[in-house]
Amino acid sequence: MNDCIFCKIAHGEIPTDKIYEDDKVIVFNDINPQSPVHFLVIPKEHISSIKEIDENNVSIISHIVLIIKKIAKEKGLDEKGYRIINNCGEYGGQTVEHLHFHVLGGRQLLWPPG
Ligand code: D5M
Repeated sequence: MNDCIFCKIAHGEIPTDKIYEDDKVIVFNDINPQSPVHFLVIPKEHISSIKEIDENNVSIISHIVLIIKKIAKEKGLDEKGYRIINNCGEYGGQTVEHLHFHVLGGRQLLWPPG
């Protein structure tokens, strides 16, 4: 996807506030943080949304979960906890059409969301 901003981040074509990278994922701070800690975890492969996950690529999700746990612990979020969010589609509030998981922490989060 040539015009996908998260593909450009994944391929190092535009700079980002990177936290972690491996062969499958990249983790970076959200440009518009909603909490003291707010980072995004994305697959390097272009996957538009969670709707594109099937039995062939579902292993990326377990990898992402392990990376979220690792980074959250490094960021000191383990004791008080944190929230993982995946926005899917228009009504889900997804604005970037490349699968991403938000991780928010560092303050008391509210429920329900808007
Ligand atoms: O969330 C998309 C998120 O992506 C939103 O919180 C802003 C963030 N964003 C957009 N562009 C960038 C760049 N260039 N760096 C870091 N973060 C970015 P959604 O769930 O799709 O609404």
